[in-house]
Amino acid sequence: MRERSIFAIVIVSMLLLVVGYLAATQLNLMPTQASTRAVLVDELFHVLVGTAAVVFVLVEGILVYAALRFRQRAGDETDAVPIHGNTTLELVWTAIPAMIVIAIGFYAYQVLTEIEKPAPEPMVVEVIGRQFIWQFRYPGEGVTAQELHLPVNQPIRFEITSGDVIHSFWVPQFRGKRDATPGRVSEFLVTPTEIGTFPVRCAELCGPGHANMTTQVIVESPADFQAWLAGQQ
Ligand SMILES: [Cu+2]
Repeated sequence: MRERSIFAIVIVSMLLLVVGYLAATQLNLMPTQASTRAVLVDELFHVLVGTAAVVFVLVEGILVYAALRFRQRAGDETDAVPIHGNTTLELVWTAIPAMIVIAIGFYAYQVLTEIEKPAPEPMVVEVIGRQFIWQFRYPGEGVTAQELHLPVNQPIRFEITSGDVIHSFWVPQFRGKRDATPGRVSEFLVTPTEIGTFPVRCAELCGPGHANMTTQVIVESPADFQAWLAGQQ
């Protein structure tokens, strides 16, 4: 192959890689980051999508290049050269993905450890899913509400359960969701970092009212939260 075309291929591949990586990492695919875990989850998401984009562009690029360059020309009736595998190539294309997967595994485990790390003094909020509402209890306060109120920057430990079938507690802006299972309490740690109103959804098909099993979480200043709590008592 001429040097110039090798040079062109290298340049085009690099450009494609950069475009693929930028498209995967710079597009704003996720909702507002409203908790500490959201930042870490989004970083992980961008690394995963960025890696996948680079691999995709590289593999598809080579595929398209090979299909065009080595296609059968008009009038060419000859057979291709018989090839019986290539051990080095196979070792390389097994080893590289294996290393990528192991590295991603380590990184994802780190993120998981970090977001599941218990905070020193979390506020406990009990979450009960029922067909087809959410109930939030503030133990020690004697308050049960159908709308979730949280003070900003306060680590929260949700204790999630269900009164009937399996539901799933999900606030997209917090990232992550947790099943609400009857007879069992699941923990979910969140520190809200943004004042605002965000949707609470059920993320587990739980019956005919599932789609309407929504409410909202209102993240507010500690003073506003205390005022709301006092008003509920
Ligand atoms: Cu549901």
